[in-house]
Order: sequence, then structure tokens, then C-alpha cells
Amino acid sequence: MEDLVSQVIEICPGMYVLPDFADTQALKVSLQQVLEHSPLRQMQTSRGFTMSVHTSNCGTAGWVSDRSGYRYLLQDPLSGKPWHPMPESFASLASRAAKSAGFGHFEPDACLINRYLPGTQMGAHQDRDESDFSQPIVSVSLGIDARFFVIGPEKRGKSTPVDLSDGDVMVFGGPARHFYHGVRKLKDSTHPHFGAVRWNLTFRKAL
Ligand code: MD6
Ligand code: FE
Repeated sequence: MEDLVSQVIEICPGMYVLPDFADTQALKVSLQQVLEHSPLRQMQTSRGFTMSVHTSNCGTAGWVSDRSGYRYLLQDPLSGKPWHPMPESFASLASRAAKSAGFGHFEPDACLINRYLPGTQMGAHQDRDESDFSQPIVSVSLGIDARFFVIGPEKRGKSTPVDLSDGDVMVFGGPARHFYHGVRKLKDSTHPHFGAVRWNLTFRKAL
């Protein structure tokens, strides 16, 4: 549970898992409010593929992908209006997690929301659209289990699996900040509070 950080597991230098750090039920109402403001949508890659995850954002900046590529925008392209402000409960969770992993003063301005259904996956990628790579990324998993994988600075090679469950938080910084990573195809299962869904919130200092 939150604030009782019993464990910080180092996967590799700069990459940490904080098992069961987040009280995900406490985040659920805010998540719903954010999604009423900026509904989920499937983004296109620059090559014209449709991503299998459904995506939204909250905070000052939101990550978008379309035929012109990846970038952060201050407005939701669906509405032309600013994204929903980042809920205080989201921001404080992310900075407390970062601090527990040794990254003090993390103040995210962007939260990317991804929804996975069974069968959804996320291919190997780097997160490199942010302006300051000395800032970590904090990721929170809600709902059904997923197998995350991390490779390294090159896209190909041996991967290390990291199994993530509801409430687990990952902190990605330092030398791991540029490592390729992704999520294996989700298995069919259901979670008592979220159903057959996994949510992932990634907190970034984008601007
Ligand atoms: C996911 N996460 O867990 C996808 N990126 O669904 C990410 O792509 C990610 O967990 C950067 C830092 C941490 C992450
Ligand atoms: Fe990522």
C-alpha cells in the first residue's frame, strides 16, 4: 500500500519496481473524470499503423502520435482544448514513487494513459520525446497482469521480463532512461475492480 514502501527492486541500474506501491482504487474516479474530458482513442503511427492500445492524456502536455510523428501537445487534438489537469493524487503518487527510487523533486507535467485489453501489446520502443532525459519516467499499472520487457540501448537483443500487477509502480531513469522496452501480448484474465482491462499511467516531465 502507498507510503509503506517495503521494497524497491532494482531490475538494472536506473530501473526499479515498487511492488504494490499504488492504491489503484483510489485513482479510479480521477481516471474516469480525465477520460470523460479526453476520451480514449487509438493513435496512428507515422507509418500509418493503428496502435492496439487505446490512449488519452492528462496534464499540461499530452503525448500524441499521428502521420506526422510523435510529439507532446498542449491541446487534445480531438477537442482543440487543453487536456484535463493532472489530478493531485496522480502527481503526488508519481513524485513519491520517484523519490523512493532515488529521484527527488520529480514533478510530472504529462501523464499518458494507455488501456490494454487481452491480446493487446506494445512493441519495443524508447521514450525520447521529452526534453530532459535526466528526469525519470514513472509508470503505474492497474488491473490485469502484464509481462513488461526491457532490452537495452539497442532495439534487438536479449530481453529481461518484468511481471507487473495491479498497483506496481516502475521508475525508469538514469542509464535505463533510453532502454528499449515494451509489453507482451496480454493474456485473458479479469481483475476484481477493473475487469478484463489493464491501465498503464506513465508520468513524464515532457516540457
Ligand atoms: C506499459 N510502459 O507498461 C508501457 N515507458 O504499458 C512503458 O512504455 C513505459 O512503463 C517508459 C517508462 C516506463 C514504462
Ligand atoms: Fe515506454
